Amino acid sequence: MSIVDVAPPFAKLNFPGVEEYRKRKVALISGITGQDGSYLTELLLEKGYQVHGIIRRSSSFNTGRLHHLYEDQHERPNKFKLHYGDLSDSTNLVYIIAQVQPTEVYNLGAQSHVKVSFEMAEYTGDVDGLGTLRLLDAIRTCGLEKHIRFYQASTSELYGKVVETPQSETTPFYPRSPYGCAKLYAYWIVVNYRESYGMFACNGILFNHESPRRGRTFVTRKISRAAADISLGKQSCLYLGNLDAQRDWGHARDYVEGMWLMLQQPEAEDFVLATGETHRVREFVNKSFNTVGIQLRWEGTGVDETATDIASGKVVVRVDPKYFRPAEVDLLLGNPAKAERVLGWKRRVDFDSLVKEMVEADLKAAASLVEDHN
Ligand code: NDP
Ligand code: GDR
Repeated sequence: MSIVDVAPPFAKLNFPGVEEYRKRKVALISGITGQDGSYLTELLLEKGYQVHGIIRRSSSFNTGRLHHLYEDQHERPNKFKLHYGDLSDSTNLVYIIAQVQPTEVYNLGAQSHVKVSFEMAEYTGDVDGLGTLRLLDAIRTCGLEKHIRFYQASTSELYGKVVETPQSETTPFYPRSPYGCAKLYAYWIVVNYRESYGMFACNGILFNHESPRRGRTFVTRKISRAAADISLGKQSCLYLGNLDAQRDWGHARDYVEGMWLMLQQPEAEDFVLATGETHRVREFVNKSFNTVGIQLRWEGTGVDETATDIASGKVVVRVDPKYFRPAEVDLLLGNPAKAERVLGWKRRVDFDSLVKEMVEADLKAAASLVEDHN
């Protein structure tokens, strides 16, 4: 008899039977302070879940996207709770799982910036790759692997170099960054724990999704903010990298619904969420500037490419090679057919509406001079 056979599970379960345990609706979200975490929290609270989130200690304010929900907490005190933690800290994760005893765990926490991952490759591997393993093992350490449903924030960055389009659940992976490689490990450890321990664990292979809450260093938000600021005379020029990259951009609110749907199915499976359309970065720039009434004239090629505001004659977009990546993902175009068929999921927001919503939100924020913390 091994130590594993005799050692009691770490958690003393208040709800021993799987059915009885799952009757409660308790979600734990890593990465709750991020774009997706905030939309998912709203969705789960609306659905009657008790929501717990893992937040990192920071010297600056990092709960801006949750502020409206946190306020509300005083009226619904048992519905929303934040715990300090980190995906690099196994003991802390075991403690949080044991304390919260969640029915669903959404692993959204990550160093999520592809360009930054080239500069912080080891850290990205640790948090995005091994962090996923730590969270899965925390669940097992607590003896809850048959009780908890697990969602992994996998990504279209797994496809990387174009092998086929559109990309689906059966397209081979070829990651092109330390971020993509770390997420590849996470993808496979989720599949492995599902097959090895019978865990209900799903990979959502999500294509790019954006919103007014998108971090400011991702290209869409960088563009929507600049269009707003330039139109108000608060910025003179926007500097970008590869304008030819093509992305399948949807709205984050639609995508968090897909995450939840994956965990409500009879069997754990992996799903692509995408719009089935692709657009170049340049097109996002054009639409954003058009939204604020600026028409652009493009000239030059490569690093010399510029866009001029036709009305004022001023150059408002330039290329800065410092934003180029050592290896680029040129084209992402997803096929969401499986999610549409099995989950009944469908994106609601199209490309034009997404751009308009983001630019208008940034115009409003810029005009009101309110710090939005995103
Ligand atoms: P964000 O960058 O907005 O949020 C990332 C979250 O992870 C933040 O809450 C951040 O905390 C947290 N985090 C970072 N490092 C750690 C750590 N060491 N321990 C615990 N938490 C940590 O990302 P999104 O909301 O856009 O994305 C959510 C997830 O989905 C990520 O895993 C991302 O890689 C993945 N993904 C995103 C897509 C997209 O287009 N948005 C597409 C496909 C996958 P803090 O606020 O303190 O920085
Ligand atoms: P991505 O998103 O790398 O697809 O990862 P990002 O918005 O950073 O880049 C998209 C494309 O735009 C090009 N680009 C620039 N990108 C940034 N950030 N800044 C620039 O100035 C700029 N100029 C051009 C990039 O080269 C790239 O081709 C996002 C993240 O949310 C990941 O976590 C997620 O897994 C994937 O989407 C799906």
